[in-house]
Amino acid sequence: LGRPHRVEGVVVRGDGRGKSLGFPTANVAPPMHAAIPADGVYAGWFTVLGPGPNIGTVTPGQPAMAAVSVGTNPTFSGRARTVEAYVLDREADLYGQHVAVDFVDHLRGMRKFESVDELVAAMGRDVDAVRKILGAGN
Ligand code: FMN
Repeated sequence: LGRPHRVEGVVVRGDGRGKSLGFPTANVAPPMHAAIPADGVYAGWFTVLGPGPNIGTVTPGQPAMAAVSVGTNPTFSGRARTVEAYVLDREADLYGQHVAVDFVDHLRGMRKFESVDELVAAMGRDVDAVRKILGAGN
């Protein structure tokens, strides 16, 4: 494909666990029959579809770097498949926003970690990788 695959949807409430892990995520609910990439962790661009006023430090129409998780969060328990974006360097209450996630690069597979600490450490490495991949030239 000549351009990143885009998934659009509305930001809905997740299990509310992300904040306590230090990585709050926007849970994106795509429309039925949307094509979702395979389970795993990705570097991508997160955009609130505009136009509209700023939401926190997020400007609609302006892509922000994101570490994106697709899967059933096996570390915690099998449940519905989610598309979750941790948006780097931004602070915003994004519930109800119509957003787009552009999938740029696959970082790793979705894993069931033995402990939450290991998951959090992996998320930190994911964020570093996203900065390296998407920050080049910025
Ligand atoms: N969950 C897993 O069980 N295994 C993973 O390998 C995994 N990797 C993730 C990587 C990133 C960059 C992000 C943002 C999330 C990842 N998750 C993974 C999902 C977290 O478990 C999830 O974001 C967290 O439990 C918060 O969920 P909530 O928003 O529904 O509260």
